[in-house]
Amino acid sequence: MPQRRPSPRPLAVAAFSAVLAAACAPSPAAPRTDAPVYSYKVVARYPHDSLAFTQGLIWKDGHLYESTGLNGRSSLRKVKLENGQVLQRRDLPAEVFGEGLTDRGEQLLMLTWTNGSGYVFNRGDFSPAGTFAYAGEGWGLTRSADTVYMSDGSAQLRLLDPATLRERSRIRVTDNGRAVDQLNELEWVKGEIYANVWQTDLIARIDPKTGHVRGWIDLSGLLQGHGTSVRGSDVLNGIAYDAKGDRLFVTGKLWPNLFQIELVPPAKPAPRR
Ligand SMILES: [Ca+2]
Repeated sequence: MPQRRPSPRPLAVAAFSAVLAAACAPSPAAPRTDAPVYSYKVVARYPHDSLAFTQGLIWKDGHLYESTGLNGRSSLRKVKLENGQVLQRRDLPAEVFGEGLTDRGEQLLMLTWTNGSGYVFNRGDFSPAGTFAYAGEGWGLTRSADTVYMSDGSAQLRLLDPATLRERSRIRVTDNGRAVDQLNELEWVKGEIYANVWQTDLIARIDPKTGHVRGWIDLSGLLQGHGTSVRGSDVLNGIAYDAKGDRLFVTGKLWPNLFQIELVPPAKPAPRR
């Protein structure tokens, strides 16, 4: 099964998963995260190309746009939500490993993992419209009205100028003072940045001003419990938000399904007697 890195599960992530497990467990153990942990409800399930190694996902003007990775299989796609049909596709050169995706007006921005440069494509016909350079690795992309946010696998998010795509500054993402690294696919949702944490079923809800994690979304069991098949699937990755319809979509690498979900707040603790 293709893996992006041969390295074992990162210690920081493993440790944090243990923290979350402790936070969720109905035991008297004191949770080490103060942030609320949301669960989820599946609103709808759609087909997704199980050959798509999803690295970026957005919703724009009635369609999904998706970027995929792996050498020789990286592509940019326009996808019909209802049946998962790929309406338009541009393949990247075989030596390129595609990564995150966001839009800039009528253009799409797409990262590469290790090439040190990203692509600009025209959204209408996926024709090339330029490239942009950055240091280090490229993982995820999203944007607000005035800033493009980029992840690189660390606990830092880079803030880019949307016009020049040059780095303006960085924020460090922390939960209760601890760095949260392996930040992967991103999505701007109602003033927060949602970030998949690589190799976990977790999405961090990040305050874009401070980098503080305001909450966690635990999507454990999503594909296993609600999908059509799990054979050959890889990790959760891919968040898209339809702001007009207030719909949140998630999928994963090589997943046969894409889901619309709603967040379920944590239950309030029982009152003391
Ligand atoms: Ca996204």
